Amino acid sequence: MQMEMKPWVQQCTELTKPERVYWCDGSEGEYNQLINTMLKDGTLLQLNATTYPNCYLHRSNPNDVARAEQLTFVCTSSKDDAGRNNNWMAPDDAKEKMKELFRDCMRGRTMFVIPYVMGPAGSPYSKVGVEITDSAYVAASMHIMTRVGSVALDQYQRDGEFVPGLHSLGDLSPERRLIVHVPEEKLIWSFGSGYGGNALLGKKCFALRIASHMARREGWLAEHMLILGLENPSGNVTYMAVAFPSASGKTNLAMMVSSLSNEGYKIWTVGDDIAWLNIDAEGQLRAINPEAGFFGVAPGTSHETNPVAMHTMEKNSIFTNVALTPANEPWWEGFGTPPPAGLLDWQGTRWNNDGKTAAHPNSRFTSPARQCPIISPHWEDPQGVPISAIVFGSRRSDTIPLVSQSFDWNHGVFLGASMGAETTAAATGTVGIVRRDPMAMLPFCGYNMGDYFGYWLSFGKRLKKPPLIFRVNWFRKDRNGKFLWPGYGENIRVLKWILDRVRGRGNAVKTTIGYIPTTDSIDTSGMNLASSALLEVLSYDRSGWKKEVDEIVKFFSQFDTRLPVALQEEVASLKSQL
Ligand code: GTP
Ligand code: SPV
Ligand code: MN
Repeated sequence: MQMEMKPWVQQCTELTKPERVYWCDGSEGEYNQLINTMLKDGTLLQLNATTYPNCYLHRSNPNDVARAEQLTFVCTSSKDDAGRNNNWMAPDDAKEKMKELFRDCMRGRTMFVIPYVMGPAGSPYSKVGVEITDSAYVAASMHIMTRVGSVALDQYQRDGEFVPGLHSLGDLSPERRLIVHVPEEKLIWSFGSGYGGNALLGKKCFALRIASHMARREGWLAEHMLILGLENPSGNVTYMAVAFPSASGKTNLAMMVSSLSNEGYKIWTVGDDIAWLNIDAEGQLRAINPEAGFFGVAPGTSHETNPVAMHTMEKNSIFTNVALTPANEPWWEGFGTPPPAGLLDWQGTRWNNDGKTAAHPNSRFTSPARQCPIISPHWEDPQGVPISAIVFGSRRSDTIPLVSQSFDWNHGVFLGASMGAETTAAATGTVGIVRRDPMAMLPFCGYNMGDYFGYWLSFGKRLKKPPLIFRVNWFRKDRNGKFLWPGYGENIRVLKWILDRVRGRGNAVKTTIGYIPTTDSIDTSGMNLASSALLEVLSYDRSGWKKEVDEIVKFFSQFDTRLPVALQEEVASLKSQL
């Protein structure tokens, strides 16, 4: 069934009729050429070359600023295999529809053929993709986010396998926008958007939707997780994989500057968005970061909240939909400086502080991972890093405590599978409503989530020493709507407790919902936090959980017979205890 690369490119050429076809080699010269073309045609603006060398601003079409979940489809041959967590079309219908859209769509344009690898060069866990696109912005972004060129062609020679992805900007009209996956054939077609996860096909389309489907067949996991190393005072590093929904703190946690550095606790970044998790010959869980760059949320990122991210993006970066200062520097809400006079908003018009934000809430920076000042020396290890803890978290203003530990693997899978999250600007739609977002994978799981839960349950049995599983929430608020926990660099204190638990230490009380730290087991030294706030943020809210469990029951019911018995039992036991 595997198609070959050259004939596929030929087919795409015949379908889309580009003026010319250009194979990308991933070189610096090629990147510069892409940038120059875009500076000339206005796709990019050059930023201040002294303070932001080799940095550019891109303004996307105002109707194209986030992932379009309603227009994203997973096309398995049986509708049930996609599950109610996905939009579905029959594969043949989808292909017909996409062919109509793509027919002749590249007339007068250059077609870029981008061979790329997801994962470190030479890793047994890495996979090859090819993206065909008519967007120079996508081609340049793929240079930063993936490993492009001969490294991919070489691996293709060895594996004889690649994931084909065809992308076109089309005319950017939302009526003619569609993102289609055919997981059984590992195909991706994306039409009509130039934005992030809709258009950089290596990221959410391949590394999560197609890869999660492949992973289940092949015995591994593709997850929406950051990977970090936590170094303790004796210099040992413990690695954790952490799943949060979009725009909910993965990049910030992965790049955190520890507020306990004086005690010898520090963070190493391995990845900030996606983890591929494999079980090695010894039964140890190992994680690689399939990406080579960061596509990070700009708003809220400042020298105070995340200096590592600020340093990572100060050169060789592309900014999308941020505001522009008269000094030609990027700016956004939460930048840490007041908005300067003469600021241009993300659409390029004079910002007049009339209630609209200057930067788009989902504005982003695209930066090479190797520029991160705390990038782990092991971030490109072909074997990946060993994972000792898995953490699930999301935005919840109430009910969910700062941290809790699951009783065991199955209960941990239940914590992930039942997770509710407040929606963010990373996807189009209403912001701030609670929806269930299992494992932070609702928009990214390439098959029926009932089956996905079952696969997670069985995965734990194959591990010699399964990682401990935790649930965190940095976003709980008090009666006045203020965050109870300061977050960012202070989150190290929660990671320290998690590390203690991994090492068989750290005090906890057993509650109905899991083990919760005693207030004295969270290191608050040097921290300005009222003891009442700590008590409240850690508290188990029984009446909140009574509502929560009803939501979970309702959510789980959609999976019918595909919901694993073990999760039915978990939810029934929780309900009866409440
Ligand atoms: P995606 O790239 O969309 O997958 O997002 P992400 O999960 O990497 O989220 P990111 O770290 O970019 O954070 C998103 C927003 O949450 C930013 O505006 C941050 O400033 C804010 N944020 C991150 N961590 C914390 C925290 O600990 N506390 C609070 N209050 N806000 C945070
Ligand atoms: C997310 O939405 O989870 C992102 C940004 O990381 S995007 O690449 O648009 O998916
Ligand atoms: Mn993400």
